[in-house]
Amino acid sequence: MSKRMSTAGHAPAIEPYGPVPSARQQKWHALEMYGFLHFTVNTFTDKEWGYGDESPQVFNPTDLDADQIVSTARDGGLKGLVLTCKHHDGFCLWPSAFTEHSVRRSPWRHGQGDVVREIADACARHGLRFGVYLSPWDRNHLDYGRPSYVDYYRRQLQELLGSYGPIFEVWFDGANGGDGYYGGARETRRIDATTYYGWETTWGIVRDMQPDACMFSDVGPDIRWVGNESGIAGDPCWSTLTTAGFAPGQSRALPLNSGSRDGQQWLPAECDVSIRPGWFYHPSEDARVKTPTELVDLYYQSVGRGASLLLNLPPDRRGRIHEQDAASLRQFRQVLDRTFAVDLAREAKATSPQPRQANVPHAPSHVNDGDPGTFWCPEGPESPADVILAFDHAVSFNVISLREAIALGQRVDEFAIDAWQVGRWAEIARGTAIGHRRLVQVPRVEATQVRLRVIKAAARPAISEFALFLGPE
Ligand code: FUL
Repeated sequence: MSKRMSTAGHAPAIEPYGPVPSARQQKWHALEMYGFLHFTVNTFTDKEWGYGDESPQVFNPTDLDADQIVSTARDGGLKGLVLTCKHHDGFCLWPSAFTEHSVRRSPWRHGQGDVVREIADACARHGLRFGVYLSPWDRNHLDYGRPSYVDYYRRQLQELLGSYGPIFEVWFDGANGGDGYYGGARETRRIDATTYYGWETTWGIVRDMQPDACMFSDVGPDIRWVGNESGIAGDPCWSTLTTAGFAPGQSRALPLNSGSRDGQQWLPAECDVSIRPGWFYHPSEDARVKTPTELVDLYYQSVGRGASLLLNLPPDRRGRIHEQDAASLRQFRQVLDRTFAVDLAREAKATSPQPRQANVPHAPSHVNDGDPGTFWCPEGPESPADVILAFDHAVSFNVISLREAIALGQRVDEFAIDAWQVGRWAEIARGTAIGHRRLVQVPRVEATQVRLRVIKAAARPAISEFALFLGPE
């Protein structure tokens, strides 16, 4: 008898539906929200894309404080940080053995410093995961466009993966090719993005050296780009997509924003967005930092649609997160904390009208037991399948949180939420994809019973959370 059969007693085993997340993707999903740090020579030249001819002498943060950067991110609720170890300009924030174009030639810490080390160590101290961004496009390197550059790129990746502890995410940027310094050539170089980088080999290096790391590019292999840089996932945003035949940087024809319901890979979306208009720090943008309300909206449009939020906090010329950004982030966190502090559903009795054995391990009570590892799964059919939260007094809420047990795939196609009001059910919300997490905001509702109605599902739904919250209005 299989393990699944034995844990399910006499109930039929629950077969996964469609593609399912790998163990590393499941750990990544649980993070939900983490940060990006864009920092390099651009911070000092006031640019977004350095040409590659910047002197390392310009890199000179006056007061770099990795603990301030990382604790600011932590206080904002971010669970990890991805650092631009090398952006398109080619300048390396660590003393790479393979180039002189790095912090070693800068006046900062008399050429003895290592930004990657300082941020990675501070992440470890403050309990955040650490990730690396290494731009494939390198506008400084003499050999960019030739096979020898790809070897250089891989050697740099190995330095980063081998020297800075556990890496949770490796960020492969799709932007590539164009004009640049290229060791003094100052010309335009075009590459064939489908063949030049030899991605399969490079991905293999990451798998060997950091098997738990998720790799991001516009087409994965573990995390996909959401298709915009404004932090907004589609509604729906399926965690599945088929990318066969598409190389990183060549994804224009793919439905990255919405995913595809019948996609053949589990490839969830990551929503990258900056807390300011630019990715790098510019003093002229100090008054254009996103407000806490804007950040909260982004949270609902990313995490609330089953994707993750990658929020960029650009260190300034001191090498610190600017006070304005820190304040906004702190207030954003306060709103989330106030909203999600109390799950009102925990005090309800959860029942389902659909037939099921009383002693099966996937009883309705698992939707509100506070345990993400348990779930409700009716015996069948796939739909309709309802679960009702019944309270012994009226509760007020304006946020509904749903989660599927994604280890069994993305099963629900359509759902509605109903509230029992003045003696009848009234529909208050309707949606499609659930996946890792679905947050639904509604005008404040008062009810004694609340119902999740699965209208359509590809397989018997497996719901691990049906929670209710009252956030600030
Ligand atoms: C883009 C880059 O060109 C931007 O500079 C930034 O790093 C953003 C996150 O990705 O492709």
